[in-house]
Amino acid sequence: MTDLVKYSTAGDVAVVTIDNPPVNALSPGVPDGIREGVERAATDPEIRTVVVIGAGRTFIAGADIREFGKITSGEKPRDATSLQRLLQAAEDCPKPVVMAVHGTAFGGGLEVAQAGHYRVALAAAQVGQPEVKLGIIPGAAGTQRLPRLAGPAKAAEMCAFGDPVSAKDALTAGIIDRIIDGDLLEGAIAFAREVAGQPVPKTRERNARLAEPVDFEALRAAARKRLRGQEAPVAAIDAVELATKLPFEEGVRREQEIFQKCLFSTQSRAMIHAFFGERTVAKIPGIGKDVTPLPVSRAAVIGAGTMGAGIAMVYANAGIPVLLKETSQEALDRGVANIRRVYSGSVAKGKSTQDKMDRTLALITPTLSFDGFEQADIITEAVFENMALKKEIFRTLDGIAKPDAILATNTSTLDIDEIASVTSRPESVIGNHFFSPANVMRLLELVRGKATGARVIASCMELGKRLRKVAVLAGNCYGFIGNRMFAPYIAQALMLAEDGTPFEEVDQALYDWGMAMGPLAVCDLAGLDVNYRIRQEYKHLEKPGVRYPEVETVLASRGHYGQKTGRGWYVYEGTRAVGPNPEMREIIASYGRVHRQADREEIVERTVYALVNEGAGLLEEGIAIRSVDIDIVYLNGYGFPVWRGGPMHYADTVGLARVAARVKDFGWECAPLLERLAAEGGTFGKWVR
Ligand code: 3H9
Repeated sequence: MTDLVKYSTAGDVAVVTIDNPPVNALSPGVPDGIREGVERAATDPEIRTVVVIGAGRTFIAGADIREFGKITSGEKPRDATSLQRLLQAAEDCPKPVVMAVHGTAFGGGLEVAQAGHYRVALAAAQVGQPEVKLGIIPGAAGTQRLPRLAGPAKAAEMCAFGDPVSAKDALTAGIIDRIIDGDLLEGAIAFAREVAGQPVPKTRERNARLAEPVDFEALRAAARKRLRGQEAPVAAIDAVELATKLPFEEGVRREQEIFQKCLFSTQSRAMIHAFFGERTVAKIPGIGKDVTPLPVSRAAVIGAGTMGAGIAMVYANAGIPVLLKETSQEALDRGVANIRRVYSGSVAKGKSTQDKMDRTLALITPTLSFDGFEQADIITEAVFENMALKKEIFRTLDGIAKPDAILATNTSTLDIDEIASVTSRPESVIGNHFFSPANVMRLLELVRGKATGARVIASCMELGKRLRKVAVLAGNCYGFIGNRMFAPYIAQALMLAEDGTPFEEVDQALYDWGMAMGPLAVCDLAGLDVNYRIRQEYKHLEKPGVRYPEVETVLASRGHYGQKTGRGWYVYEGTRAVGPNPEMREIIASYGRVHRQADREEIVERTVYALVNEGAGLLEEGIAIRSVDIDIVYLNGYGFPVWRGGPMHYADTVGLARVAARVKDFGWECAPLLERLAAEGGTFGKWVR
């Protein structure tokens, strides 16, 4: 046995324990270790039955994802045989093999469990085939065994969407055989003794459910809609469908072919980059585990507008009591009514219950005063984007907040240092930039001022996890990471429209490329007045000789602010765009420019490379720590398609020489880092400061 898997006995039951922290991934040595344990039990005359269980916090969380990168980069060949031999050995073991599941049996973990004769689980356990989230499909016969246990419809849904399934639902579906109350090992051993001596049921031979009717075409259509642009979900459904048509061995062979194709796809590389990226951004150079986060058990939010109300909900959803302050009863009532509307909507859709809504709402205390703010561990200011107002608030907070309270601002553009300068404790001041709607969007952009303390940063990073956000640390500059890059992206979209490409085609090209929304539709959603105001305020930052778009300013000056006024780039009925706004064409025509229509490739290159070029500048200036931080910002806050990995990863995929060449073709100033890496044949992913 290896160190990764241990063998012990409890009387006539062999216990094979996987011990590969942190998540018992199927790293090299683990499949062989489990197989050796099962084979040893099979030949030991004292043993009648086998329990396979995970040490630590989970059963097996899947294949070791790090290995995939080594395989696709050619560093090592794929060794599928160890896992296949384990599955075969478990299923062919003449003595019952009971898989005991706690934590998460995901991906290859669930596939190993499927090869056992029985599965038992703690009630809190979850099972799932989340491979599609990495751009691949189950590759250890999951698409062939799962339909035999759960029926092809459930299996196709699990493999296509990758959502976790609770132990209770897994029991109902036929994936597990019993829920264990109390100690899992004891319960599993007791179960194993019940089935000892009985003929062993082999999953691969359980064909009864395969005949259940399934509308695979409808499932494929649903997958194409929900996971637009992604290849793996449909491939996973195809593989499950094959299970209903082919003998087991042939199905497994075909699954392998599809798995291999997905594994070597650019989509899979991008999604694996995103998986590890989400975990990398939590690691801040210079802030180690020795920096203990401050405890946060009470929060306060200033401003009950869209952002403030959303942030209050984020705290309440995480079980943290929060004060929500406004200056007038009317504004407060409006904020609270908005919060109620969101929660009632969830109850009406069956996503929440009235009881849960009441309990969550009870955590939000609306107020017109600062009473209670002295007890808050974190205070987040979320008022109108105005420096003078923010300074006034921070001056007040400095006088009332407890000494180690975190003073956060939700500004999306303003200078954190200037805000902090009015307090006697700039080390406590940090940007907590949430994205709208705050209760939905996963990104939390943290902004470090020059004095922000390490403990405050560590606390917000930790808090981000509790709030179920992906926190990314940015440096202090106009717009930080997200909005600073967004400005040139939007500007390019606007100028394409100004120059004669029909604006709905600009939006459509980027939507089809994978963006959640076209850039001009985003402007309408955010409000053209916002951009207009920012544009006026920052006119002095515009560089002489550089072209800036005008068209939107003209529209906004006519009072067309987008969705909120029913007219912007598009005409709206409620929030639904019913068609392009004809006034835009007039405005554009009145410019008298030489009209030139860009094709789809140029639309994408101009806009996406504008992101990349600005991102390169952010890296060089140290505003973003690593290129992956930029990618995670864009994937979680700006609707960038995960299967393209984020703008910087995408640029690496295209090749930086091509990106730099196009940037120059467009007549832009090429960021020095982009230029350098392009010349060296480097990538953003491998670049270190
Ligand atoms: C698969 O199984 C394919 C099969 O069909 C077989 C094909 C042949 N591998 O997330 P956390 C690391 S595909 C390697 O912070 P949590 C993670 O990077 C796989 N490393 O903890 C982190 O490292 P670090 C299908 C992994 O408690 C640390 O473990 N399975 C893996 O919030 C802690 O992770 C999946 O897709 C892995 N499989 O969440 C499951 N998993 O500390 C992916 C985690 O250095 N994993 N790490 O940053 C998850 O969903 C979550 O990690 C889990 C725990 C829910 C398990």
